[in-house]
Amino acid sequence: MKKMLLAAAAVAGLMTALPAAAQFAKPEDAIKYRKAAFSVMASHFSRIGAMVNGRAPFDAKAAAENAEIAALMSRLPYTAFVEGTDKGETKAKPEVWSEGDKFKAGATRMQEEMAKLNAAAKTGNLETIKAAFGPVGQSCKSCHDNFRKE
Ligand code: ASC
Repeated sequence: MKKMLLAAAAVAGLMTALPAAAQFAKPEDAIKYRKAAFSVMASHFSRIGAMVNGRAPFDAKAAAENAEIAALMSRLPYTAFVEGTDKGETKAKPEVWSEGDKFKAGATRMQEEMAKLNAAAKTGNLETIKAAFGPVGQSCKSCHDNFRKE
């Protein structure tokens, strides 16, 4: 178990240490990757949304599992916004790169709010989850408004 944890930590370390561009053979690969991560994240986030909004019955275990996956996914897309991936099958605006600091701050905010939602989901308390859900949605929307084409 300890070995597995060390191996996982080494891989995680490597993922942040490697230059992002080196992780993708082609620009299209980076675009596909980030879209896939956002798409899986949105799926699991909206399953929590359905419970929060009363469209689905509250299931604490499912909420916790969905939050765990959404939080993990939230950490993946941003290494894939490499230079040269502003063209092709993407809705990313040029501002992702020209206002990189602002984009990164928005990404960090979303990741932090998602981590809070994950912690909230572990309590199994619907009211706690509801309180943490809104700020995540706001952080999604804020980046869409500024950095995503219609
Ligand atoms: C979702 C989803 C988003 C956000 C956004 C919040 O469930 O897929 O992109 O919430 O709509 O404004």
